[in-house]
Amino acid sequence: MSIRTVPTQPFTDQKPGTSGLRKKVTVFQGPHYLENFVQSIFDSIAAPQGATLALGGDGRYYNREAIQVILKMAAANGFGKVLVGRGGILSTPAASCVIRKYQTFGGIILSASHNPGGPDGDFGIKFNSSNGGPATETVTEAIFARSKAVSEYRILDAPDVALDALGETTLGVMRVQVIDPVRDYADLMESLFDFAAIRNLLAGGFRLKFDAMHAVTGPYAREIFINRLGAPAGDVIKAVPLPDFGGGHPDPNLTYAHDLVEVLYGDNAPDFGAASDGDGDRNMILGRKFFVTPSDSLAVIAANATLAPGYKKGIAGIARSMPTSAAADRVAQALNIPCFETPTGWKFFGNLMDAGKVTLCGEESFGTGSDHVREKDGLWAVLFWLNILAVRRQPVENIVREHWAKYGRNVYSRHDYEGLPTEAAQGVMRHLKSCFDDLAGARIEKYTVKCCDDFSYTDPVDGSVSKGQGIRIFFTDGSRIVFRLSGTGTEGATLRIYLEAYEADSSRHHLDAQVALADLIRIALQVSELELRVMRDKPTVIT
Ligand code: G16
Repeated sequence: MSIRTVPTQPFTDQKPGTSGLRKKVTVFQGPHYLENFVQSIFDSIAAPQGATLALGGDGRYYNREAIQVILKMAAANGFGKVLVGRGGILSTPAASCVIRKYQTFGGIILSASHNPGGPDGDFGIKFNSSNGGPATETVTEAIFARSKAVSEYRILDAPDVALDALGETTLGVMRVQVIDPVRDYADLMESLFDFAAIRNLLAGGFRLKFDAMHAVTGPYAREIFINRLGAPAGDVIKAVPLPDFGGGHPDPNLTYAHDLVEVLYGDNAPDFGAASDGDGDRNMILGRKFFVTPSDSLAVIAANATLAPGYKKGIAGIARSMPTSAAADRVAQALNIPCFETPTGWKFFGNLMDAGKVTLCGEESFGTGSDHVREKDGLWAVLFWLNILAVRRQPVENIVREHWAKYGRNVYSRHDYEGLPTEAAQGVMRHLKSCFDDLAGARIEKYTVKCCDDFSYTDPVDGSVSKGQGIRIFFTDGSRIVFRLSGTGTEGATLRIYLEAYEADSSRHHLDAQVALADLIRIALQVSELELRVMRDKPTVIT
């Protein structure tokens, strides 16, 4: 076996987005594309000789091939050991768990998250640091810079490694340990939540339906819900992970998880429904005929955190991404703990968690998590809800309505316009920025604009500054509209409009969010000139 140094030309488009590099599978399959990026990671992270790496992915198309390439490149780049999930599988939160538990130098996660898979679908790759979290912007910028200059990569000429049985093999002098992708993660969940109480709840006739969307969480959900908590086998649906997610779009929201939504809104619906995404870090929570917005879910979990054994001493603080509603802020205020507002992207929570400033984090994009790992964690959120339900013994809807009655309701919705021509979408953002001066103080229908800005964040731990993180229009009554371009798409541009209004009056809490926000939606379209500029008359997805 020999190390081969392969000459290569740099690519100009390997800039990591909100969460790593995501491109079409066909792009990653192009000559040297994956190898260049992996070499750029290795050249940028300065791992000591003999370091240990964690490796795994969500099992999507091209996962297995990419794992073999990365193993051979790790061996040629001086790593001493790689912990790889059996079959090349690790959910994103499980990868974070493995990095932390075995104190590896970091890990490489292969996933394009909620994006569709298959030969014509998406693929992705990202590096997570030794804290288990996505690399900071400083590191991703360094990787991008390196990718524009890389001129060769190193790879071991060796046969593929067998990945389907647990155990240790070698690749040159590097050891490859194939680990159970589920056990460490399931053990961690069992240490945080009251499994006995949840088992009791399920044994008492409470019915659950979890949709794994033919993505990575199937085996995790089966181990946790069926084997450890005693749920009937049929409670986990679409449990077999498939390389193309069965042709579905593994994004747990009202549009793409419609099969589950139909069950929960149908006759004889179960008490609780949940779904997770391609790589297992997102979650959607449903009650019987009731959708819990991710922003509300974070707030409810925060308000009830001490019901779960792992959080019984209370929480240090909460962080949410800027476009996430301020529902959690109200809970933080009542608990007299800090609440941080960060840019979109889980990577911004890592420093706050490492510094002990926050315990819980959440994003409107169906991400919730805590400092137990450094990624958002879909099954963790589902188990937290089950723990709360096991203690409170009330329907999901009642828990949320009681929450609103106590704290008021941050009525919230997000409208996504997907697959737009990039130039037109950027034009909307430029147009909005050019309106800041005219908008400030303007009266629009019954609203008065208080101020507008382009969100900028200074990390309170390391002082790094992230600019241009979304355009915000604040109104004097506390409502706001946010416009942001997605950083995770692979086709054209996705423009997101985030709408939020605060409603203290509980007699109006029953209103459908689209009805309650109708005025703000109209104003958002009017101010942005979006429909005209991108030639669309309705959003692709509403959540
Ligand atoms: C990623 C990030 C999240 C972010 C989400 C949406 O999620 O990890 O922190 O909120 O993208 O990003 P955007 O609005 O830029 O598309 P995931 O689940 O795709 O890894």
